[in-house]
Amino acid sequence: MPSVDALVVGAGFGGIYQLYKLRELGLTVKLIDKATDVGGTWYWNRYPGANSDSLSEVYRYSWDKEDLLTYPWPKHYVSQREILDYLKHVVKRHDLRQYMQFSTELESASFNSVSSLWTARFTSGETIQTRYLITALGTYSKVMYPAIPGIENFAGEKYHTGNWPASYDFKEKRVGVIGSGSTGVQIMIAIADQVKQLVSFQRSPQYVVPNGDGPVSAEFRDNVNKNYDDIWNGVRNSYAAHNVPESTVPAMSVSAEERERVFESLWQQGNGFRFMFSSFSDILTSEEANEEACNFIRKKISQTVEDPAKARKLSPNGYYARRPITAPGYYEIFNKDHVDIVDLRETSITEITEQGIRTNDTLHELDVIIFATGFEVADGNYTTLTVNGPRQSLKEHWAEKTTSYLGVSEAGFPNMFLVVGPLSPFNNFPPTIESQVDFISGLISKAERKRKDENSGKVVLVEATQQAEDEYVEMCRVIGTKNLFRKEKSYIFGANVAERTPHILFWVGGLVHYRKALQDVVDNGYRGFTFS
Ligand code: NA7
Repeated sequence: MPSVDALVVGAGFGGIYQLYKLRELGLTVKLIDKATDVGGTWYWNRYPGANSDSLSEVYRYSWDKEDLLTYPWPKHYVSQREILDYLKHVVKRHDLRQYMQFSTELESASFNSVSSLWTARFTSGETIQTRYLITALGTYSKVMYPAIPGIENFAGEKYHTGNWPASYDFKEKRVGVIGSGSTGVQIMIAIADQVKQLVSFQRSPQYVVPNGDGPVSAEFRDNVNKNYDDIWNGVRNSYAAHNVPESTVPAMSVSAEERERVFESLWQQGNGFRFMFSSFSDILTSEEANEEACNFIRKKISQTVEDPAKARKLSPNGYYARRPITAPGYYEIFNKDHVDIVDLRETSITEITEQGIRTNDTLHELDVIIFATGFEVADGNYTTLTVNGPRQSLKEHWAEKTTSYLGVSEAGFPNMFLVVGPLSPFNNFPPTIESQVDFISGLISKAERKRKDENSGKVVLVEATQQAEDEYVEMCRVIGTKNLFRKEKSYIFGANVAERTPHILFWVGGLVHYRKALQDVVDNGYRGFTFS
């Protein structure tokens, strides 16, 4: 059986950087991905309108300074296509493709207690042995279809945004979209003018803030380039990691006029993260402050949407406490006569028939149904794998709930590391990924040094202790009780998956505190890990 020092699974932002770091350590590495090329989440999510809603200057790697200063980004947000081109460029620039094998899906990984190696089996039947197994499977990867009876009976076209086809044509078609998260909002904006009819089947209306996108001027870029070190330093030491200022002013400490002025100015600048974090310090912690933000956006909806019935349907009544949505001109599309909303708070989908979607007593005839219904977030891609550690399987380990130590390791799974595994920070991904990959690489580097020093030919096993994992899981739970995310039913708690008992799936304490926690572990000799 062929063997490598490290097997990396996944060719997205996480896997590519992990491959680079492991090569830097001098290890032999293979990276596999079931897709036909690099991209990870961005390979699959190629629906119309797909783009990042993190600002372009921080939706990239920071570790290649020269590339950071020279690689172009024409607008303030990068499109899915531009992200793929960027990742391909990075892979080419660092000559990483030679270590990659595509169209290769991991089926199982089993730890052999005699050799202390992992055996990975691919769906092709091929197997490989590895000392380190690093899974970078993605947070938003395992697509979720709603449990609506009759989906299979629909005679028209049906698509999930997370597994989008290479070609499609919606011209002159009646299109229904189920789902109004970031994805549903982006796709509806993108296709509204192409279709004959667009119907949003909306279960939860959303607070959508414009993005303020536009071309990047030479002066803007120049300024970013001059300040890039400070920008990244600020990102790593912030809560959201989005390169937006984070306010220290509580909303109710200023007058109503000042609040209005602040909200309006941020609305004009655009970006949901800016609106949530640059406005006031307590939008996510104070119900009163949160309600002020909600009222402002509700007012914008009623001012924008001409038909009061549509405006009412689009108005959320819950907290502004889900992942913020940023998109240009969302509410405006509902001013078009051929764009409508079915409010699933007032009626419900009873079935999908050959002709379309039936809600209580109405059949909405459609040519296309788009499922923008999201993902089994955080652990979804792990639940389909068989991962057998020396004492138990990952399924058994997670029987009660999904856990991890620091989002990067599992007690009882030596030399296995996860990039953005469950309970990872809920922040802008590239800086989060860099923090984790640097940390994992530090662990591996220490293990490799020990192996060489001992010179016994034996594998050094790095493993999180159960106690460290339990404490970290508890810390994530406690942090999760301290902000308003807990008040909304969303994927942050896995509440979007019908059959699961909701519990926190992310570290919602901000990147700055997560990085402090990692540094503290490093400073204390990788506390919570054993090297045996
Ligand atoms: P999200 O944010 O999980 O949104 C999924 C949407 O699908 C959301 O509006 C759901 O309504 C809706 N949904 C799910 N199941 C149903 C059923 N059964 N009926 C009606 N509506 C349903 O996924 P996205 O793909 O938009 O975004 C995921 C992340 O990708 C995003 O946060 C960014 O980080 C990028 P609900 O709100 O649950 O009532």
